Amino acid sequence: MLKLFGHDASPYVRRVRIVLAELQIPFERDTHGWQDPAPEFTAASPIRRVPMLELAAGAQVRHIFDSRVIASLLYGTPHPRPAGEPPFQDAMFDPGLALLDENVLSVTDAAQDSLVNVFLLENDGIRPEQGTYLQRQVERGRGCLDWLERAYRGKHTLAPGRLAYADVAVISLLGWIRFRKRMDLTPWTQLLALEAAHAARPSIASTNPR
Ligand SMILES: N[C@@H](CCC(=O)N[C@@H](CS)C(=O)NCC(=O)O)C(=O)O
Repeated sequence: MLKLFGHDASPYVRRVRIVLAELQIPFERDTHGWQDPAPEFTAASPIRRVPMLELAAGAQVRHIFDSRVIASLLYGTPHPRPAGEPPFQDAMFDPGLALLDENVLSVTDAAQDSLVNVFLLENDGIRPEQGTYLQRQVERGRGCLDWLERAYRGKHTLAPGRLAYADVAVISLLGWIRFRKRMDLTPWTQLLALEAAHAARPSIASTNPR
């Protein structure tokens, strides 16, 4: 049985939870965050970031440390054919879409990492006004949202007719920005339309942080 480490508020953990739900892969959960980690997590992860996926005993590599690597692994494991509208499939392995998919993921990761960084430093009492590096992080977040807005112009999925991992990553970013009150998302209308189009999908609705 797979075991997923990471708390519900984490957007990276949410991406993996959505993939697991869509692919109907059974798993166990450890919902400690990085602030109060389980000893098992601390012993296994030098990165000390969530998510971490633990594979079954006997696996050649027992712990996987990054959401993107975890997602690739999950898509590669046997699973029932995903249902839903649009069907859940990965664009990562589609030669015609892989580069666009990777670019959307890179931009989403950059926004997510920068905004998480600012959020965690604010929790430590350090405000963006105190450093140009932090201001750049916020600007990077906005610039990435602008780029994504253009990438999703007129579309509710990156790849026609299917929900891909890149879409899941963007939806998780938007949910986290709202949950952590990072910024007003009103200017990014295409991204809000993408989010609204999939909001009722069970894997998305059940993982939305509140
Ligand atoms: N590239 C990693 C990023 C994971 C990440 O940054 N997770 C955050 C929670 S949202 C974390 O654990 N941060 C703790 C820290 O940086 O100390 C992934 O995709 O899994």
